[in-house]
Amino acid sequence: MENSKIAELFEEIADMLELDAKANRFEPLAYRKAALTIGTMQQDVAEIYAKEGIEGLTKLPGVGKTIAERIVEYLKTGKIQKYEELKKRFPIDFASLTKIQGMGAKKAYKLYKALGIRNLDDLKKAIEEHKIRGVEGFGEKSEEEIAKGIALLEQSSGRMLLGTALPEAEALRDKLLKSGLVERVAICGSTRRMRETVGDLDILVISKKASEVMDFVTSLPEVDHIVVKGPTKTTVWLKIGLSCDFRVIEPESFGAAMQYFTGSKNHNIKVREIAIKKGYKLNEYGLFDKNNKNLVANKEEQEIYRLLGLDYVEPEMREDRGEIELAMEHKLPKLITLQDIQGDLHTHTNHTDGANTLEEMVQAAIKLGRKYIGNSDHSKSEHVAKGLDDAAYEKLFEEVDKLNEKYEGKIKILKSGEVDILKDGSLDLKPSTLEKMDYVIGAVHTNTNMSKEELTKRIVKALNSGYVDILAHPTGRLINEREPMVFDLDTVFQAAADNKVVMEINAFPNRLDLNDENILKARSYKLLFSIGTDSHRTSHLEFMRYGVGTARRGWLTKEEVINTYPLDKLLKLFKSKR
Ligand code: DGT
Ligand code: CA
Ligand code: CA
Repeated sequence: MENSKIAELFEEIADMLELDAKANRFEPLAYRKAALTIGTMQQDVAEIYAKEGIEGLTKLPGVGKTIAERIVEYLKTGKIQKYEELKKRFPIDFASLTKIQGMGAKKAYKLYKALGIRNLDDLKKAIEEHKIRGVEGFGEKSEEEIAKGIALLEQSSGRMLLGTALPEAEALRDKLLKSGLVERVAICGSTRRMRETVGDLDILVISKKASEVMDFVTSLPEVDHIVVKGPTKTTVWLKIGLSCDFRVIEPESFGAAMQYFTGSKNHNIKVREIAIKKGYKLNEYGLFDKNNKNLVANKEEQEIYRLLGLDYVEPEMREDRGEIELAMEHKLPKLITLQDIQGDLHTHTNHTDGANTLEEMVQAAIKLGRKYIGNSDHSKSEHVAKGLDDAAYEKLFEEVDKLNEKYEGKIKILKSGEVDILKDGSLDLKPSTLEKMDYVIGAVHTNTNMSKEELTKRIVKALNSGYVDILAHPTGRLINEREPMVFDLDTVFQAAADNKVVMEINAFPNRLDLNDENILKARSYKLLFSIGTDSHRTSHLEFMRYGVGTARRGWLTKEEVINTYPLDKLLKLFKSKR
């Protein structure tokens, strides 16, 4: 899929246009909107173009005629002329440099003008030589911050967001299924375990035509180059910047191979030890007894667990965090599924920084079978998001009332707001406005670099106010981009338990916040959770599956997740707090 490459190019065009004094102010915005659409949608733009032509592209939100032409230009030539021209004037690797926490395009440009820094290597060298601190607008502190940002980036580099990797894996799987060459295909590895980031894709195939399968996969348009091509295993480097292993498996070994290649490695090691204790041998070909008879030939992976005296462990739990012990005692939790989801409590519209109208969001939610959708547009302190003041919420609530009449029986729209928790722990809106909401989402967005004690106090104060029902993206981390805020999680979880505040599992692919480990911790405080997509356009509503995957990695049952509740039970829960 070329989507992420095109989105990256558009982002860079926007960066460069913003530096260009002569460019019009709206142009970069248009490129960013299009980048957001293309970078986060699940369909392949090339496929849309192939099927529906340029009209298909202009139907996408945020994609006008000019932008659509640029997409076509890229699909046809692999280049965008506009980008090439701008690049001549700004020969800077913005895509890499702006991945560093705190480094925007403007800063990168300043460093280019002052020190000739064009890329990450130049920057690292300048930091080593302590040259950054001498540039106007930078100091010793910002030099250190940049060094830290680079270290963070390098730790994480090479791992791709699940939200990018999974749709790519599914596209490859679907092409294989349509090829007529295969009987079965399974996505395994960390992708199947729904890990927040993925090191490489692992795809298993059953086919009688292994060599044709290998020819097929190596000639797919998604492939940049072949790493190794063998009769049973082929590794390719994908254009999106990820490696992918394809393995052709004998049908009788499929279950064993799925178990083996799903991992995790630590989970597998434990399972294998149990097999050995029983006098068996377990590997990717099967589960063998003393006479080397495969006990799971032609069976699904469930059979392996059964024969070892274990309950079936869902892939998301296979991390050796105690799940094997629970499986032995038949005490595994029954995990939440996507089908359990009744509604979405965290969504935005074009009243603030979203791309779609409230009605468009509502219609998209209906299409996904949601029974309710909470509108939670930003409050006024979020200036960059055009946050709303008290009066603007009043108007928005009137619109909600009208739409509720129009869509009665189809869906219920709930009134909410993602309300800033200010520096002193107070909330950004008047109590009278908060009281008109069905529920209130509290969120920390600014001044996040205060001391651990101060930040803990700030959040606890907001939770103690009695107004906050849900704490949005509690740690504020952005995967591969921004570290979590530093506060005392235990103190905050305790305050949430005391005040019946629900923890959000933000499903946006670069957030997934709380993450699996923090969910497990929060669970020990008997907290409830809400999986919210933080949608800024209709297509983002489908991010729910990443939130559910994360919840499953945190062992959650549907009883622990409030947006699995029917509407009346949900409203009762919120009312019980008021
Ligand atoms: P990743 O790619 O870093 O996101 O993580 P995985 O879990 O997909 O790891 P990967 O691709 O290296 O290997 C896929 C699976 O194959 C892994 O989850 C478990 C299995 N596996 C790989 N190496 C070993 C090994 O040395 N021992 C055992 N028992 N299993 C292994
Ligand atoms: Ca992998
Ligand atoms: Ca692999």
